Amino acid sequence: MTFLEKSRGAFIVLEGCDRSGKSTQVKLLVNRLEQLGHNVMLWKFPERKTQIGSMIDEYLKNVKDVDDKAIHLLFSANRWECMSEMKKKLLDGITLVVDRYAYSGVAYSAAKGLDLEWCKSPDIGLLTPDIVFFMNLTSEEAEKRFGFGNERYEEKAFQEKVRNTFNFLKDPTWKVLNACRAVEKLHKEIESLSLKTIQKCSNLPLKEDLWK
Ligand code: 2DT
Ligand code: MG
Repeated sequence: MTFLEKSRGAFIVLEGCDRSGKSTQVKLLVNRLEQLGHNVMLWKFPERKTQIGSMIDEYLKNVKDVDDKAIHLLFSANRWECMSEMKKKLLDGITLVVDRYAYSGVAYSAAKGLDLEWCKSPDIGLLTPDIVFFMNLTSEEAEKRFGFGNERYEEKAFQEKVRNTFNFLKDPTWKVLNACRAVEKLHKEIESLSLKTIQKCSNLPLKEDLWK
């Protein structure tokens, strides 16, 4: 554990299936927190700009095929390679609003049939978020939003499996949001819970104990 002399930023994660509105909401939240004078930064996983991230990008764009377990470990390595920078920012007082994290890692790989515990293991000990918002869509609403993208995984039957794995994975600390609602309504709820979280964790140590 890292003990603090000054207040730290909050580690806020948004999770959910494709087209659940995560990217819209992380942007709105970052803008709003900035307006309110908070020190804040948007982060996204996979972080495609690193060397590992560029391999993941090629895989997602169907330029390359990679073994299911190998790509799972690359997604995890992509998080680990960002940990020291994220930790530094949080300790510098910067709140990180993060679009996807290890929960996506497990949900997408386990949806392919990989063992859930095996999927969790490489991410054990990562920074634990201060709050996880789960953008929950009904399967009817999810269906309406499909028939779209051309990246790997953007396909109805697979997304249904991912939804099921997320539902299995979610724990009582997650804030499960009804993501079928209007953008602005959702944003207000996320904003208010985020502000409480920022306040609550400002003088708590960072936790590096995900799934421990
Ligand atoms: P975006 O559409 O949000 O760029 O995500 N994914 C993501 C995994 O399979 N494992 C992971 O660890 C992460 C973070 C979810 C790209 C796709 O990558 C999937 C969708
Ligand atoms: Mg996508």
